[in-house]
Order: sequence, then C-alpha cells, then structure tokens
Amino acid sequence: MNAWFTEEQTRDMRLSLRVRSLLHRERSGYQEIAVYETAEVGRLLVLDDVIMTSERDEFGYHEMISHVALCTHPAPRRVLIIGGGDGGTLREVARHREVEEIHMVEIDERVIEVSRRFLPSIAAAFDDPRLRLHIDDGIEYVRAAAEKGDRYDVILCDSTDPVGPAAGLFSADFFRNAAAALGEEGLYAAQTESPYFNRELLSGVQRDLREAFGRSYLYLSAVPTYPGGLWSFSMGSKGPDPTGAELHFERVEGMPLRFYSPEVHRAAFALPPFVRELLPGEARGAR
Ligand code: AG3
Repeated sequence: MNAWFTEEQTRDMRLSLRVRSLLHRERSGYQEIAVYETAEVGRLLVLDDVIMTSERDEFGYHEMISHVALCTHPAPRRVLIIGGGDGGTLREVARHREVEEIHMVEIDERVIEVSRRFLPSIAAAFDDPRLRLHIDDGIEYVRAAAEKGDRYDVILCDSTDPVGPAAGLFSADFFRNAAAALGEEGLYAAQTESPYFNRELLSGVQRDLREAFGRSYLYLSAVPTYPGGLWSFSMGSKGPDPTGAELHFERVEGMPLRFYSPEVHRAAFALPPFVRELLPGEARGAR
C-alpha cells in the first residue's frame, strides 16, 4: 500500500509515515481527530493533521513530562493535568502511589473517547479511582482554581502546539494563575516544543516562568515523531530544585519505565550550549 500521512512540521519541512490503515476519523466540536495504523510507529493519534502521539515513541514524552516533577516534589498528593486527552500523562502519574488525587482538565471529550477505544496501551488509567475528570478549558479552569485558592502540588501541562486555543497555555498570565493554584512547594511542568524550531517561544516561556515562580528549569527528551526529535520541557518551581540533591527516586522503583531513570533525570538538565542560551540571562552560566 502506498498511502502516507504527512505532517507539515514547519513551512519547509515535512515528516511522512507509511499508513497501513485509517482506523478512525471524525470532526469533534474542536478539531479533526484521526488515528492511523502506521508501518513504523504503530498507532498514531493526529489532531488537525498534527501528530500528538504514537505507540512507538510516546514513552519518551509521557514519562519525562511526569516523573521529573513527581520525583522532585517533596510530597506530591494533588496533581492537575491540563490537556493530555490521550491519557499517557495520566497513566504515568497514576503509577505514583503517593498521589492521592489526580485532576485532569481536557477541553475535548472526544479525544479521550477515541484514545480509550484505539490507543488502549496509552489511555490505560482512565478508570483509576483517584481521577477527577473535568471537560473544560484548561486556561479557565486554572484561573478559577487560582481564585478559589486551590492548592495543587504539581501541575502538568500536556498541551498541543502553541497555536489556536492552546496559545494561552504558554502565556505569562496563565503561568501566574498556575503559580497561584499551587501550594508552597508547587511545581509546574509543561511540554515546550522544539529547541531547534521554537526558540523564541521557549526563551519567552523560560523568562515568564522565572517571573511567575521564582525558578525555572529546562530539560530535554527525545520524541522522533515531533519536529526535530529533540523535545523540551520547562519547569517552574516555587521551591524544590529538580537538579538538586533532594530527589525521591525511590518512588519510581519497580515501575516498568523505558525512558525515565534517575540517571536520565539528571542528564536531561545537561543542555547543549545552543539550548542553554535560551535560558534567562542569569541562569545561563549556572548550569
Ligand atoms: N502534545 C503535543 C506535542 C506537540 C507535538 N507537535 C507536533 N507534532 N508538531 C502531546 C500529546 C501527548 N499526550
């Protein structure tokens, strides 16, 4: 069969995957949702022609967006996931027994339904009794949580690219609300795109996180189906230092992880100079 799915990753660069079959396609109230069976990366979830996740490489993303913060916070009991409708981040958070409540706010219920049906290995924890699912706009949800004086320990932002409705999830205003919705030792971690192709976004996010939280960090992972393959995550912290000495790696002992490990946690913060220069001025020399 000679059918291909192609993502236009930048105006001048494309990634194509050979498609064995189209498993599902629908238009929800928010976007077009498609699931392909591909030859190279297994099942592939696509929203508006942009790759969200694949069975083959999702672990480098979901393990790294979750366990870095969850092994850094001194006692992560209440966790909020923003977006993440495929359930991969939820699956990783749910592995943590010290987590007591998992709130997830996803704008498009159909992404959850489609993922549960076609990506069962990723959407594996939607029946966890600790889960409180909110079908809502994450930006509004966090604003309301900040006003109510909610106190999460960790907030994870598993968003789409910073275009359309997700753009606000990368704004200084949103970071201030996230900081206000976190407890004293609160940690915020978000996917922040490619250090090759989204440089201005990334340095802006770092600057704004530092302003909202006091501390910001940048770390890297590998996701071959995303533009450039090298992928960044940014963290805002009200206290705990993910590069410091007080980490809680015993929490992941025995988990069947394929990307995250204590060594990888530490190594992920080692930044090539072309990435380090995206950090706010005073942080550049420090690491
Ligand atoms: N969130 C999407 C990351 C952005 C991918 N960008 C792209 N392909 N242009 C991942 C959702 C996984 N839970």
